[in-house]
Order: sequence, then C-alpha cells, then structure tokens
Amino acid sequence: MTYFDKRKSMVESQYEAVINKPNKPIEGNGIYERYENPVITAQSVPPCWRYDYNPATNPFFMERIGVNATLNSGAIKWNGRYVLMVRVEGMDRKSYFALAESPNGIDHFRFVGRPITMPDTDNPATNVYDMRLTAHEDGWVYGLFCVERHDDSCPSDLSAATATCGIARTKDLVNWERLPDLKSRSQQRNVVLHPEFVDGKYALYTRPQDGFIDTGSGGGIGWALVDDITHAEITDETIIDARYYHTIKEVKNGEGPHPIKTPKGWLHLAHGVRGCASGLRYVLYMYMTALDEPWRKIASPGGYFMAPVGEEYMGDVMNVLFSNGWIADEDGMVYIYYASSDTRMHVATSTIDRLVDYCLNTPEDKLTTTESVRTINRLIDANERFLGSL
Ligand code: BGC
Ligand code: BMA
Repeated sequence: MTYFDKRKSMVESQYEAVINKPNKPIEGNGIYERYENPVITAQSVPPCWRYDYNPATNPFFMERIGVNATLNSGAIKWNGRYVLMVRVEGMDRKSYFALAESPNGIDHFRFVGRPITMPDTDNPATNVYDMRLTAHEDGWVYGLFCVERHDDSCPSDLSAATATCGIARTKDLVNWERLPDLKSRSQQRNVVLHPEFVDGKYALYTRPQDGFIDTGSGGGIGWALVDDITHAEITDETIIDARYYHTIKEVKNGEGPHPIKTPKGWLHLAHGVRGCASGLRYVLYMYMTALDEPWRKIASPGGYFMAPVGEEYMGDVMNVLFSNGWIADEDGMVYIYYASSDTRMHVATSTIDRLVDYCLNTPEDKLTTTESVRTINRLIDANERFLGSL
C-alpha cells in the first residue's frame, strides 16, 4: 500500500467514525436534555471538500483546504429529515453555508451535495454567516443572514466593518434567489423573518446597532413590518425585548431562530450578552409573545436558559452559546441546535409543553438582589406544605 493510499483510507475511516458516532441524552434540569457529543464538528466536513484525491498532485494525501469550525446553523425539517444550514468557517476565516442532514435530529448528521453557492448582490460581501431559515406562508423558504463588508468610510482601519441583513429565498434549499439586502437606518445583525404575515405584511425581528460590534443606542430585539420582501426596507422599528442593566442581556441581545407557534403563544429563543473580565459572555434565553400579537411579550423567564458547560466553554471565541436554529416536530418534540464557543454544533431536546411551562412558570428577573432573595423565599414558603418547616 502506498503512503497516499494508507493516509486516504485512514482519513476516510476517521470521517465515517465521526459521522456514525451515536449520541445519547444526558438527564439535566427537567427543562431540556443536553447530549453527550456535538452533532457537527470541523471533522464532519467531507474529505472530498478538503483533500485533493489525485496521487500525482497530492502524493502525501495532505489536507488542502482546512475547516476551522462548524457553528451557528439554521434548521428546518425537510422531507422528513432534520436539516441544518451550517455556517462552515474555513481556516481562511471565510464562512459559507452548507447543508447537513440527519434521519433523527440527534446524530448521523452528514453534509450533502456541495457548499451552497449564494448569489451576491452588486455590492459583494466579504463574509456571510448565521442564517435563519423560515418556511414562510407565502410558499418560499427564506434565508436571512449577516452580510459583512469592510467599512470603506474608514480606509485606514482594517477592522472597520459593516453588518447588514442579506435576504435570499429558495424552493429546494440548494438553489437560492438573492434579493436586495435589507435597507435600514442602522446596521443590522440577527434579523429573523416571522413565518406568518402580520396585517398582510412580512414581519421581521431586528437588532438595530450603532456600530459593527456595539449595539449602542440600539435598545434590544426590534420588530418591523415590511411591505415588499423583494425590496425590504425598515421604516418603523419598535423594541419588543429590551436590554437591561445587570442582566444576562446588558450589552446585547438578538433573536435566535424564528419563534415556534404554540396554543399559548409564540416561543422565542434568543441570545443575551454581558461583558466581563474575560470578554463577552453569550448565553441563551427564552421569552413568549401573544399569539395574535407576536410583538407583545407575555412571558419573560428570568436569567439564562442555557449557558456553556464543560468543553462548551472552549473554542475560538470562548464563553459563547449561540443558537439560530430549532425544529419543532409534529409530536411536540423540540430540537434546539446551538453552537458552543463559535466552534461546534450541539443539540438539546425538549418539548413544546415543557418549554411553555418553563416560560410561564419561571420567575422573572426582578432586577435586584433583594427581589431575587424574596423570590427564593416565596418558593421555600410554598414548599413547606410538602416538606414541613424549612
Ligand atoms: C464574525 C462573527 C461575529 C461578529 C461580531 C464577525 O466578523 O464573523 O462571528 O459575531 O464579527 O463579533
Ligand atoms: C455574534 C454573532 C455570532 C457569534 C457571536 C460570538 O455577534 O452574530 O456570529 O457566535 O458573535 O462570536
């Protein structure tokens, strides 16, 4: 066996072992289950996207195009399969979208086809990432994502950038029609399309921000109606979930995937960011809005829903959980896809009933220590009925 053949068969068997690794739930807090293994990592990317298979030009069977991370993925149930629109980030720091699918939503995720060729607008982007998938009632599947370009108004600052919402739509997840980018007075990241028309219009969850990183005066998650999605422009924007001092969303927040419709209201998953000595800490939180008024908050469980644990802390951008994809099954199961530390994808499972219970019955953050202690004491008082004097 040649060196080339030896390495090729080793790389291929390692790849198959990664794809075929079974996953098992870990019992947790009753709200959701985490799983033992990530669902997609850089090692899940097919060797034929990374290796030159010609022994004449690649005698050492070296990796030619490396993958740095697989992260922030959109999600959708498609023809009975659990499909992720993965943000794959190359070693060159450029992200692209690629589809991976699994028969059961928790393991055996495999990339299919090729990386997505996303058409550019006439103002090409340097980078695109974090797609939210929405099967809209107009019949199209939309992908809204962040489009990043250098900010040419600061020619001497190589880190000056702008964030804009890119919009594309498809009927098959593979071939995309690119629409003009969202027009907005501010920069925008984390824009999400609501799945239904509201007052006959397209509805967007937005995240106005003053600069590329700083949200500044952008007060939180916004809501805007758009007449024409093929020329989407935000005229009025109202904040529906505000940031607040000394909470998990003091510095930034943003909508995750589009909300899930339940008989008791819309279930929302979002991320909240606070600053600390080690940088920014990204956690996931939830809230609920009214069924007939998806912009009106009806429940706001206090604190975070999920924060990094164990190896989730570690990666390219430490101390980050981020989610822009979840799937609600017909039987009420919910698959929450989240990335840890901008490095790998995981799944957590729950049910609609449990998530609604979590949102409606978790005490709100009353914003001070005194109130937090009062809330705990109310719980202990109520428990005395079952446990005797406490
Ligand atoms: C990165 C994103 C990040 C953003 C803000 C971009 O260049 O690709 O992952 O969220 O900067 O920090
Ligand atoms: C953001 C997001 C993500 C990323 C996070 C942490 O602003 O849009 O792309 O996961 O920062 O780096």
